[in-house]
Amino acid sequence: MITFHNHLHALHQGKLEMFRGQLVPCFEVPARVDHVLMELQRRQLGALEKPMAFDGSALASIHTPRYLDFLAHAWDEWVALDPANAAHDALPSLWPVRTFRSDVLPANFSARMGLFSFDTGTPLTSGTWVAARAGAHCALSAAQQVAGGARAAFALSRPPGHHAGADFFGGYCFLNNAALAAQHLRGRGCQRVAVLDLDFHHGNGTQAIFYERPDVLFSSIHGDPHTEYPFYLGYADERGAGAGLGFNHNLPLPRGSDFATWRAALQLALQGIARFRADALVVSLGLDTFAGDPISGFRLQCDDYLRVGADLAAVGLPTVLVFEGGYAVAEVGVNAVNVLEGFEQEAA
Ligand code: SP5
Ligand code: ZN
Repeated sequence: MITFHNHLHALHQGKLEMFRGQLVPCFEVPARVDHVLMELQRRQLGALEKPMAFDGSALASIHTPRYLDFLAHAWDEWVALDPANAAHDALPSLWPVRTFRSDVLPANFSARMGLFSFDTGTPLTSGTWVAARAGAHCALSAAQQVAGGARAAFALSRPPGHHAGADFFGGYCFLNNAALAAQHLRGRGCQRVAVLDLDFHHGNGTQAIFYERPDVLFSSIHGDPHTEYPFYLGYADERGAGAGLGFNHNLPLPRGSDFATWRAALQLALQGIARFRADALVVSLGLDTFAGDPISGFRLQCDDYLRVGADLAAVGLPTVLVFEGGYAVAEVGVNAVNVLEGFEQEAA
């Protein structure tokens, strides 16, 4: 299948993230994508292309104008606060939690940084906007390819996207690549689109974006938010709201779950997608379900990802696969490409 890879991804290169009161080296590093690219080339799994061109309004199908405006200018404003800021990344330090106002857009940059974010693990760098925008364009390109009749396409779009909401960043994510792909499919003839999120962490951004909509089903298998990041969303009782009631499906699993347990959840998710009668499938392909992942808690092995790919292909829908998490850098290429190879073999 064709892969759209973000040729500008390395412009986003966070240095440090906050963890338990200390700044530690970022887990979400450019080398992740380099390993996937190397493995794709080694196995000759199909064409590798840069993203297609999209106009400025493409991202506004999911994200708010004031958030996009913030992202586009954030680095310049950060450096304008103090020229010395150019030597280190921007991190938020305060947030408008309950009882504060979020309708007012403060003039102060730090105040806006908090308004548009939810954690201290997601540094914003000089190249974040350009890299994230090109990554989002990879997802849109893959969706366009599938809308045009391709069986499947892969968006190798770093930084990841599924934690980003309509107007906030966090969880290493700035633009919601999978949501953009789903919306692009909706605009190009697909009446119902299913988003299946396989990242270890719940895709809170994607869920929130589609929570009140019956035309995009969100289905997710992830670490139980009682104990796992992002903690404040991803519980099984979140089933959608308003017209979207019944179109959100969370399958949280305990830390330590192995492939047999995980695969049973996958079959449940796929049954829900079949009942929904989707016209297309978008997969948020996190590989941090791998046993060796340094920040996650499931126990999938490298070979299991071949089976995952085959199970996804067996659904029989036009499919956009979007790269998300996966922090065991040395193995993330093999694991990602195993999914693609398993898919191709089943689809053939
Ligand atoms: C896209 C994605 O997978 N985002 C995940 C964001 C998780 N950020 C919080 C990480 C907490 C780090 N825990 C470190 C444990 C080290 N033993
Ligand atoms: Zn993750």
